Amino acid sequence: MSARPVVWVTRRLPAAVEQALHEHFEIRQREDDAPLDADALAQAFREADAVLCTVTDRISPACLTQPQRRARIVANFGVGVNHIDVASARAAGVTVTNTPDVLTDDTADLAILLMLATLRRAGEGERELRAGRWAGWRPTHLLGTRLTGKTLGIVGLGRIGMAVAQRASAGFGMRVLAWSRSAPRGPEPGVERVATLDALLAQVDVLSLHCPATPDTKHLIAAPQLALMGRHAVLVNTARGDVVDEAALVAALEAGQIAGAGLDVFEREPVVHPGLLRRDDVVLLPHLGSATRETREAMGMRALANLTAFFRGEAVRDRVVS
Ligand code: 8YV
Repeated sequence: MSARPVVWVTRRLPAAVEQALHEHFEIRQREDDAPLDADALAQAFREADAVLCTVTDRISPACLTQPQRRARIVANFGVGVNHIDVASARAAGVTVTNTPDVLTDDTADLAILLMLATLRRAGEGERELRAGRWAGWRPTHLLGTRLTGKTLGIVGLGRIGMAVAQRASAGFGMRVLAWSRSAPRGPEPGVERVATLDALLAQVDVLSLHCPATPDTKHLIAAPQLALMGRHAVLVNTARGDVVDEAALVAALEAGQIAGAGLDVFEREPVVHPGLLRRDDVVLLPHLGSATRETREAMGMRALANLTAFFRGEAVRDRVVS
C-alpha cells in the first residue's frame, strides 16, 4: 500500500472528523488535547506532511522556515489566521487554508446573543438568581435597554458582518451602518456604508466587530474610538481580541464613556483582563463563536477537504496562501 500523507492534528476534533481524517491520512495527535508548545509545534512541522491547527497554535517563522521542515500545508480549523505567520508561509512556499462559510451563521448568532445579553442584562440577572439574591419581580428590577429598532454599527462587512447585518435588520428592525475596508462582494440590502470609522462610532447604539486581526486592525478600537461612542452605546466583539485595546476598554467602562460590552474574544486568551471580570456591565464568553456541534463538524470536514484536495493535486478551495 502506498504511504498515506502524515497529518499532525494539534487538538482533538469532533469524533466524526477524526474518523474521516483517519480514513485518509496517517494521523499524529496527542490523546490528552493539551495544546502543543512551541517546540512540539516545530517538531510537528518536521514530522508530518501537513499540520491541521487551531487558533491556539502559534505557527511561527520557526515552524515554517526551519530547514528540516517536512510539512507543505497548514490547514487551519477556523476562518481567522492571525495566529499563523502568513508572510513566512508565503516566503517558505507553505500552503495555508482556512474554513470560511461554515461558521458564518453561528458566529453571527453569537454576536446577536451578546448584543441581547449585554443590553438586557442577562448575565447580571443570572448571577443574581444563582446567588440567591433575587427578591422577586418588581417594576424597576434590572431594567435594560431595547435592541429592537436601534442603530447597529458593523466594522468589517465580510461574510459574518453581512450575516449579522441581515439578522439585525430583518429580525430586530435595526438601522444598520457599516464601515469596511473591503469592497462590497455583492448587494448589501439593508446596510448603509459609512465613509469613516469615526463617523460610524458617533452614530451607533451597538458596535459589532467583524474584521480580521491584522497589524492594521490591532487596537482599532482604543481610547480615542471609545470616546467617540455615546455613553449609552455598547461594544460587541466576536472577531479577535487584538482588535480592541482591552485596557482602554476597561478605562472607558470605568469612566462611564460607554454602557457595556459583550465579548467572546480577548487579547490574551484564555487570560481575561481583571478589570473586565469585576464589571457587571460586561458579558464574557469563552470564544464560543463557532461552538456548535454542527459547525465544529463542518469546520473539520472543510479542513479535511482542503487537505485531501492538496494531496491529490486538485484545486484547494480555501487557500489563504498558495
Ligand atoms: C474557531 C474562530 O473556533 O474561526 C475562527 O476564526 O474564531 C473560531 O470560530 C477557532 O478559530 C478555532 O480554531
